[in-house]
Amino acid sequence: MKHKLKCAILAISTIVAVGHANAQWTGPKLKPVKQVEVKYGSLTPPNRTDTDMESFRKYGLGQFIHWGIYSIAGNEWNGVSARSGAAASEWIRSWAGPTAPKDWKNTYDNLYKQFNPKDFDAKRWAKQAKNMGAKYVIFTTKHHDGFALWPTKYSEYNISKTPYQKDIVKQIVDAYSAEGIDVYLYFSVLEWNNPNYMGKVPKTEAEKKSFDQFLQYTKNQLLELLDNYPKIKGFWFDGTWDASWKSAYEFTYNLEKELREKHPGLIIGSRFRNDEHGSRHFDSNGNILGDYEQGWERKLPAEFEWVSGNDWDAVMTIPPNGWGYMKDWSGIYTKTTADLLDLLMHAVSMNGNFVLNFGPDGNGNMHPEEDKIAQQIGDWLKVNGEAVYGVRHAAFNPSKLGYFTQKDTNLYLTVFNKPVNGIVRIAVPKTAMEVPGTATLLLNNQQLQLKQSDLGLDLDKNTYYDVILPAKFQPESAFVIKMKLVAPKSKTTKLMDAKM
Ligand code: FHN
Repeated sequence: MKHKLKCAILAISTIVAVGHANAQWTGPKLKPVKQVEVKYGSLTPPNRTDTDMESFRKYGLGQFIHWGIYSIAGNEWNGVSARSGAAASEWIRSWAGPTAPKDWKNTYDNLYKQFNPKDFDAKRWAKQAKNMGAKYVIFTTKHHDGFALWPTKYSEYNISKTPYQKDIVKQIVDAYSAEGIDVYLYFSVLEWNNPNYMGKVPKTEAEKKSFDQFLQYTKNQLLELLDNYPKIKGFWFDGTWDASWKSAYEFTYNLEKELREKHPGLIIGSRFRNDEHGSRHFDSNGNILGDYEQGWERKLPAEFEWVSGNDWDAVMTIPPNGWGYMKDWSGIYTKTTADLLDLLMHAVSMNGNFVLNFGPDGNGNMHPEEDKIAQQIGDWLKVNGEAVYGVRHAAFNPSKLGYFTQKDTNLYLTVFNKPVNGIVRIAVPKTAMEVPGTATLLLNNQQLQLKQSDLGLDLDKNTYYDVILPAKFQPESAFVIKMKLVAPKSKTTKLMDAKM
């Protein structure tokens, strides 16, 4: 009976593991229980060790920018906003139903004729990003509406046909690169208004012909982007979830190969393509597809183990959702600088980069609240950046007070929850070969008192190091304690375990 039950549980978990191996974004990824043959799996080894990928690992903070025709609308049209029925910001073209304006899609598809961002200054944005502490930027070259912000030869629906005319992608690539910020190009594969695009698997000869044209068009545009902007470090793909794209696994496999050959060192995330069994992000055997995991969108792993040793980044909005410009931020919770710093430290403490999204308006100005947040994050990072850039996950017990990061023998604890007794207690396994030896406050380099406290708890595997905060220390934001790790002075004394 017991055996039967065990078999039944195993059978159910097998189905779950195989069927939903990649659908579990809010928990640890289930490893498939059965290995299958995969011909169109990853083209690169996991955790690449070349200099480009090493740089990716050190970024810590990135900036995402969603900019396009949708920025003119700003999440509303004729007074009707996403809250009362319109689709959100960059999705506004897909607005349908009774609240949608008459002939809306046609109106949207002609909006480019008004696109003339008179205040756009890529250098100003790049300076702001630099001042915020961003080490890379992901810029939307083309979102789901299909409008290209560069003068592509392969579609008429592009920036050269607007009153503005000038190549926006070029200005971004040049200005950010000049500031020492690496550039990644966001590229949505799916296009809402392209007659050759379809969501379903092409079946008829006509559909196949159409979709083949679309595939060729996508390939042309990607090669064109690499030709035009050779300084870029990578692509950030999106809109690759439809059955049509999934069915083109052989084409996308070869295309990825070609992109990598053309641009050695190119970094591509896990969203670009799938294997021949339809597995996205991870192939059917649970191996990552591409160079880093791209599934952490507006969410973070709760535990370090959930990232399974993969490189990753997490992209985050300031409003709850909505990536393009939102004129009106009232009546919704928008993340504070403190929230964002917490998310940033959460990500880097688990070896991920944190990418904060900005949605500029149709004139080329960031939202005033984004300006404020960028300044505040920058101010904080100027003091505490050492705990963010080039650090790795620290193999210490997670702390309720904040997040650990580590660089060589430096251990950082970024404290978000200051203990009322002013004692920052760190649990260290009694077997640890490295323990905190000294502690300083990054804020002012003040040396802090550090002492070992054996609590004497029965069977406790840890010993404790107490960092004593100055009595008058009243920080206004999260603060970082930097500790030098040293060999333990002596083995902690074990008095006697209780007998029960
Ligand atoms: O649908 C898009 C969305 O508009 C936005 O671009 C985000 C950014 O990661 N990606 C898509 C959804 O995954």
